[in-house]
Amino acid sequence: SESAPRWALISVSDKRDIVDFARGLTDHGFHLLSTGGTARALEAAGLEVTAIDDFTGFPEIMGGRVKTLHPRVHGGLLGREGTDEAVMREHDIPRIELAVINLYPFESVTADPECSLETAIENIDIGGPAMVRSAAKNHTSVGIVTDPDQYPRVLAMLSDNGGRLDAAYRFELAVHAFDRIARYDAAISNYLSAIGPDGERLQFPQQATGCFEKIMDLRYGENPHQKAAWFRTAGAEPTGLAAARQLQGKELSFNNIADADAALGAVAAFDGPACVIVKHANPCGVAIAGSLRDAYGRAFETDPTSAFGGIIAFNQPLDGDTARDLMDRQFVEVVIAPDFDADAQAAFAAKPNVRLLAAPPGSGGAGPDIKRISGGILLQSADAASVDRDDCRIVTKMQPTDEQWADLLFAWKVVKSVKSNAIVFAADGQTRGIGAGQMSRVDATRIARWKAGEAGLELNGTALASDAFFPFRDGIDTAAEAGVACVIQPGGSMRDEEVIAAADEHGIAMIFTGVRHFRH
Ligand code: 93A
Repeated sequence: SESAPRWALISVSDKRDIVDFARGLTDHGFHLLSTGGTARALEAAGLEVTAIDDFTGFPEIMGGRVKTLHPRVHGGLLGREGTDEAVMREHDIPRIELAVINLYPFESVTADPECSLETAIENIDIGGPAMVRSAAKNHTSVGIVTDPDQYPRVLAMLSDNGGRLDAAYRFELAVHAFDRIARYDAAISNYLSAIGPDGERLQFPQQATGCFEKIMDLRYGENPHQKAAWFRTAGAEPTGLAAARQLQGKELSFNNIADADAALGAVAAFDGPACVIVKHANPCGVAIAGSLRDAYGRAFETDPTSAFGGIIAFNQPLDGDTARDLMDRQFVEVVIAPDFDADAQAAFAAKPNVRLLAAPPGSGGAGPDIKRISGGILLQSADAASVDRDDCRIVTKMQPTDEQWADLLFAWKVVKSVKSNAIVFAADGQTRGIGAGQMSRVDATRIARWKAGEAGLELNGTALASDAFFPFRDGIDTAAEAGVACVIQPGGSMRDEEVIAAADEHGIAMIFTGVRHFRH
């Protein structure tokens, strides 16, 4: 009837902007209906509010655990227009036209590692999601508002649309509401499933992969006939590429993003000025030097042919000289650095298609690794292992010199970022030849050697890193032919003795890390 009040139910934990929004609703003739804390906040601002217990005729009990779980609330939200009027009249259930609900802050409360299980449990909202579901299910009659960021648009539409939300917008709000509930329940399930009976943390939550949210749709995937989108971990501070800012350039492609991630992960291994050039997910040049400019120049030298159209990552803010040098030498798709100084930005402005990504230092290579397989996924923690001199064992008669130790440890940091089977020749903080993604280790060695020759780089006296053990002595023989002086590898082959004997024969110093770096 004419005189029936228009009810807006407001029950929010996050009270941001709620007073202004509620006042806006009253301006459109809504009567406010609220739970305890929300009602107090609105009344304190001078608004007239009906308390939920007056509405239900039932007190909020159990410290608020049961406050809105009442047929008068859910009937008011679920009643169908044109179908349920009679039953609503019979039971004196008024229609609730708008529901404004945000939930107990389970995600932020449990983000604190000190959060007790008891606190976590108390922050599981029951009544809130129930109302969100009721309202969203009945979106043909009810508007469901679950995020303070939605308030301005809701008020704007009420003003522009004769005090009503239109059907399309109510549907959009319902979709958002169900998405919110799905993520909320995933957070609860993830939290609980990652905790053992004694509160100890398990390796992975039950639904570790259910908690991603879309950053953007991509034009296509690895190939133009594949659909693709970019997602980031939900409910956490953005890290890695998800935290990067694009300063200029064309839209990032699927392959750009994958390669940029590989480059960012690889360059994060170094402390001083370092540069990594990536092509097709593999580094084709890595160098450290006294300056970024020298690091870039030396990384480029490794394989100028492959560097064409590459993705280049730096671990320090990029300067104008390095930027100009880079553009003079090669065509580049993406440049990543913690920051770009004004001179560098001005230099790159001349090539507006080049994508510049400012990514926080050390943001590469973190987080669990997911591999898609038919029928499911494989999940593993990141390959975060690193070794230093003390972790290694010298297994040959020859001992590495201090310079050779530096070459070996540099080569070892690089080989970790190269797809298996991986072989890296390096000297003086520069890769001299990289053999990537081969089915046989000796072929990877041959390719790395051949590429060094193509680039006119000296292999005499270099260090060689192998991501996994040499199964036979042929790899060492090939390395010796190339002039390698020292080798770093995990060790652990059945034929280690044969491999060590080969190194001794060739007068090569060899060290075992005890750590393997397969990467597929
Ligand atoms: O404890 S509950 O699961 N039981 C309920 O019946 C209930 N109804 C609303 N939590 C419930 N709520 C939640 O209370 C809302 O989702 C909202 O987050 C919060 C608002 O409480 P207050 O208005 O007292 O601050």
